[in-house]
Amino acid sequence: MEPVATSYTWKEHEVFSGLRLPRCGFYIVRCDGRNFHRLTEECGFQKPYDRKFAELMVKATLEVFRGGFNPCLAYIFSDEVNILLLRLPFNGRLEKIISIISGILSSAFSLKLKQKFGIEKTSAFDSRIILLNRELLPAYLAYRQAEAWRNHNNSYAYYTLINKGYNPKEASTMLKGLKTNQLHELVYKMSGLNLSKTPTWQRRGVLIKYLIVRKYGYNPVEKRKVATYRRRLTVNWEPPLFGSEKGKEIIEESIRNFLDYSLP
Ligand SMILES: Nc1nc2c(ncn2[C@@H]2O[C@H](COP(=O)(O)OP(=O)(O)OP(=O)(O)O)[C@@H](O)[C@H]2O)c(=O)[nH]1
Ligand SMILES: [Mg+2]
Repeated sequence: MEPVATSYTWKEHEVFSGLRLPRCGFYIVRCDGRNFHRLTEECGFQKPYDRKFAELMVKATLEVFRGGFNPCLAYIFSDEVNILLLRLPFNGRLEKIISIISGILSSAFSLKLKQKFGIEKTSAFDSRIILLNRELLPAYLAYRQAEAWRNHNNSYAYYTLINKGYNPKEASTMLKGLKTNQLHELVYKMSGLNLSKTPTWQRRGVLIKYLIVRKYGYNPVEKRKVATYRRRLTVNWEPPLFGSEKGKEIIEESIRNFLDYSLP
């Protein structure tokens, strides 16, 4: 085969590398674990919910905060992570942003799985971008939280039936088309569990955001106590409903805090 001339412009083949995000200001990077149904089963996590699995998801997400992306907040449920960026690295290059965030999450998840449980498994997260603005953000998070709630009800109902001896096909057929209140009734009648009283993180997910803390120091020149403000990353296992007034306020406050107290 003839060698290709070195002057050939291979850059032309990188057809997506020029894709840049518009400067709209609010970007969600949404990542989802690949084949986590199988992975969680092989690792022996409790069904339908295991706090240890949720903690792994949180710890892996915190690595994205430490990985130079400076997210404003993150919302997690099941194997899904929503990361809010207000400033874009890499000049807004889409391929770079989503592939590196997926890479950090995947490697952090696998490393922590090994460190905490001694399980050696590769893991992968896909990743996509959702363009938003400040007004749409609470509605977007409420939409993902509604998905968390739907998941919660369906998976509890499914495993209630499995625990009662139904096979997966029978369980899926029995649950088809059931509304929320019917799922709740089924679970309550069969197991005595009230689905509106499960741990909050299972129903509403987990929110990672910054808290502003005031610290006092001494200014030797002015010879007086001075207040300084620091932001501290916090994990909220009992987030509000994002569609409620309180939820909207908390999101708005997180954005304000982030913009007021983050480095330029
Ligand atoms: N045992 C256990 N499994 C969980 C937990 N949280 C999430 N999962 C599993 O993760 C899956 C996530 O759902 P999906 O993302 O739709 O399923 P997936 O297998 O990852 O499939 P793809 O995302 O399409 O690759 C759930 O169906 C559960 O099986 C948990 O706390 N415990
Ligand atoms: Mg998944």
